[in-house]
Formats: sequence, structure tokens, C-alpha cells
Amino acid sequence: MDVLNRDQVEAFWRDGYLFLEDAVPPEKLTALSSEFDNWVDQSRSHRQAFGTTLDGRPRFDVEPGHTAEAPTLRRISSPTEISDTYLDVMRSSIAVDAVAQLIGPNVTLNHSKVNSKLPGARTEVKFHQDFLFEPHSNDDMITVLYFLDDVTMQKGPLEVLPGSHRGPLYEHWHDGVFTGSVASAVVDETRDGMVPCPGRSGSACLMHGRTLHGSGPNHSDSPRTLFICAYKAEDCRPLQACHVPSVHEGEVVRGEATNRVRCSESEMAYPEIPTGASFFSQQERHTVDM
Ligand SMILES: O=C(O)CCC(=O)C(=O)O
Repeated sequence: MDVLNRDQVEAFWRDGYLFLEDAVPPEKLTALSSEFDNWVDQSRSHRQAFGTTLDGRPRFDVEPGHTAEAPTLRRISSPTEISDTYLDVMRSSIAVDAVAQLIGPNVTLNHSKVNSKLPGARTEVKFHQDFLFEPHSNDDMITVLYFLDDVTMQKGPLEVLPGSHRGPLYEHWHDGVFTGSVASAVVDETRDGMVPCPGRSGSACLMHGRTLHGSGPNHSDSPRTLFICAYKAEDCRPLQACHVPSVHEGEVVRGEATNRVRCSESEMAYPEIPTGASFFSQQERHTVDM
């Protein structure tokens, strides 16, 4: 089912991202948000990362300094495993139809997560390309970021570099350390071209797996919560274990299973699978100018 017009398709392939309004209907949005509020409440009784995912790492990640009074829950890995609402949106959103139109017809899930920036938290996402975390046989990969809250400029919106999906794969290892982020020099060179993606709750941003992106801290007094689902063409096969594993990894969400693999050329260093709850601890290593 085609849900994008020709201009939108062209814009995605030109810019490496596309903003979609009304990707999640209001009743589902309310259900996603109330589930998320429960998880924040749950986090108040923990001092550090907690819960368990498929590979034994914590499911819920909190910022250093997290307290019951001022919770800083920053990541929930594979929420589709613990919430039927998240599972339903991951499978049924109109954004998945858009992904199928762009890289389908056959589409599978790679992974899902929630990124949260609660008021008072310092969390920021250093600039990176998703493909450098997840080498695959080809790069037909699209990350969908669903906005559970209104995202204003104050809230640390996603920032993307248009056209970067057609550019280089940047190094994410620096001085022998996988920092999951590009060198400061790359950020300096590209900063002026970065485009912020604010928008209303219920919107989604579709982003190509090679697009350079990041986001700053939330300076407002309300949350900025994203439900993030990374999809890929069904014949785009992983070359390494998934960094956010789940029972839903590889689920066919549109089209059918073909038992085929398609290869295109790319070259990169293998990423390091995080040993902590999320990539935030890897990105925190990027403290010096590398
Ligand atoms: O939370 C954001 O602003 C971006 C998320 C992101 O890039 C990621 O988790 O890989």
C-alpha cells in the first residue's frame, strides 16, 4: 500500500530523512505514553540500570545521578517484548507502510527502543550513523523515530545532515576505543548543515541508516520521548549480532520471507557490542577531542 507521494519519496532519497505527521493515532499515542509513564515510575525504585534483555544486559538504562525524586530514565531496550502497545505500533504504523514503499516490499524489524530525555536530564546523543552500529549485507535500513511528546527546539530535537546517507561512512572508533560517535572534526565540519526535526506528538521521522544525526539535551521542563524502530529490507542480512537483541528481531513486518541475501559494497570496522545497558555508556567515552 503506497502512503507516500512522489515528492516524499524523492525527498527521502535526496535528503536521507523524511518527516511524517500523524504516524501514530491519538488513542495509541495515549497508550504508549501511559506505558512509558509507568516505566518511569518503576525506575524510581532503582538506583541503576535494571531489568534484563535477551542477552542478559539491563533493559532499562538510567543516567548517572538518577533518583526517585528526579528520575533520568534514558533508554528502554526492546519495549516490544514487554508491551503489546509498543509491539502493535511497531507492526502496524503507517510509517511501516512508508518504509515498505521505500525499501520493500519485504521488510523486517532490526530492533526497537525508547530514548527518553526527562526534564533535568543531561542526556544527549552524540553524532553518529546507525549503520556503523549494525553492519549488514546492504544498507537498505530505515530507522523510524516516533514522537511520543511534542518536540520543540528547546527539547533537544533530532538533528540530521541532509544528503549524508550518500556520503562517507565515518569512523566510530577513536584511539582504539569504540565511542559510537564521529570525530569532533566531523561535527565541526558538518554542524552548519545540520537540520533539526521538531514536530508534534504522533509524528515520525524516517531516517536512512547511513544518515549522520544526533541530538542535544532537553532544556525544557517537559519530557522528550521517542519510540525508535529500526527496520530493514528482508534481504538485508546482519553481519554481526544485534546490539539491541529481541525476540522480534527479523520479524517480517511487511511482505514475505524470501530466504535471499542481497549484498552491496561498504567497508567499516566492526562495532563493539555494548556491555552496558545501552550505547550511552559507549558514547560517554568520547570525552576528549579525538
Ligand atoms: O534520541 C535521539 O535524539 C536520537 C536517537 C538515536 O540516534 C539513537 O538512539 O541511535
